[in-house]
Amino acid sequence: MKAVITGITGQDGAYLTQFLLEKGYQVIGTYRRTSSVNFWRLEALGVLTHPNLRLVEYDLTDLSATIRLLQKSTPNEVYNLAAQSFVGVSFDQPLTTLDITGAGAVNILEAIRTVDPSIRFYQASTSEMFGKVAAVPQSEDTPFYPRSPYGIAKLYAHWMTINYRESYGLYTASGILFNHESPLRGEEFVTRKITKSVARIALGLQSFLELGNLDAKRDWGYAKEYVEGMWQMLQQKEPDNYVLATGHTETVRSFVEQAFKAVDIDIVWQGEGVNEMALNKDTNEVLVKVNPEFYRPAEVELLIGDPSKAQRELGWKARTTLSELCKMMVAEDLVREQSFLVEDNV
Ligand code: NDP
Ligand code: GDR
Repeated sequence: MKAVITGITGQDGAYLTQFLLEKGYQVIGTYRRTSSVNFWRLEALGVLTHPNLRLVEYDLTDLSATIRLLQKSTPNEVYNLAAQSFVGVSFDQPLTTLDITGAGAVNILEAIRTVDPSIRFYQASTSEMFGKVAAVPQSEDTPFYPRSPYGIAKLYAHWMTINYRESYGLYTASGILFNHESPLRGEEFVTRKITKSVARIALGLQSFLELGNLDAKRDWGYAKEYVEGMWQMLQQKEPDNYVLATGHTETVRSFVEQAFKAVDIDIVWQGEGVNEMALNKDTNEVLVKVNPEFYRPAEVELLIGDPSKAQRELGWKARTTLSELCKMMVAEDLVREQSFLVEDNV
């Protein structure tokens, strides 16, 4: 089997590459031309030099490049993981987000339709499409109400994925994935921002951390498990839409507490709104401050997924708890930050 993965330099791209290579796939991974390409995640997973992995320079916004990519690589499956995936930035760059995150998916759908309609397609859809909560928990049947240019672009791609399935009979699956994290998570996303800062604070490299909305609730799972679900969606008889989630939700505030606990620091909260802060219970030092700069113009307050369809039809289930995930991320950030310290001293 041969698979194309767009966005191979991202968190999910790295885990999916590892998973498919272990299954014996040939993987064609696409990366963008930049002045200094970074394959650190593939390196961290030990797959960068795997003989069955080929890396191809490609940009999702280019339809002719997409057609050539499929003509040359002749895949059985395409996983579209590439996106401008940061919700906060999408408010500042709504049109770039639309081009990449929305129209980019349609470039691949068009290329599949043109080059080889038997190619199976996975679209990385998101719980951000639910946005303003209409019902909890959120399932495949919950109405959408996206709250950011990112969520809106993803909703367009989601409906186009369904439309190409219904109009042209293509095998197109849409995975509505709730937040999934890992030690490979990008540093601007809140969990990794927290675990990295906590590791640095524990090592005396940083004194405090600034965050935005501490009340937001997310259904956070472990990315390595979510990529298995992506693959399972493309192995079914018929294509469909599936929610992948843990079914459990926690606030950003609670994640902060767990991360400090992982380095044996107990915190106490005081103040409210923009004046809220977390202090070290033993030393009274300020460890967390709220900075309105990190608030979003419109927020998604509560996400909690109902993964029962995926469990029933795919046999997929999240296995790692948030507390385990948080400890894993803090531990990895401690190792990384310590290794930087050693490098600096050499
Ligand atoms: P990342 O931000 O870590 O990775 C995104 C990838 O897309 C990177 O490899 C990036 O390349 C690539 N990319 C960006 N723009 C382009 C472009 N114009 N052409 C080609 N490639 C491009 O995201 P994740 O791995 O976390 O997520 C994977 C997908 O799943 C994304 O589509 C995301 O929106 C979606 N998703 C993620 C969830 C999560 O919790 N992680 C939940 C639900 C959906 P570069 O390295 O050069 O920037
Ligand atoms: P999200 O993830 O927007 O859910 O999108 P992110 O980690 O950025 O935010 C989660 C929640 O935390 C709040 N928050 C902060 N967020 C960031 N990044 N930085 C902060 O300092 C901060 N303080 C509080 C946010 O307001 C938000 O409520 C992620 C991405 O991976 C998307 O691509 C994916 O589709 C969704 O998850 C599901």
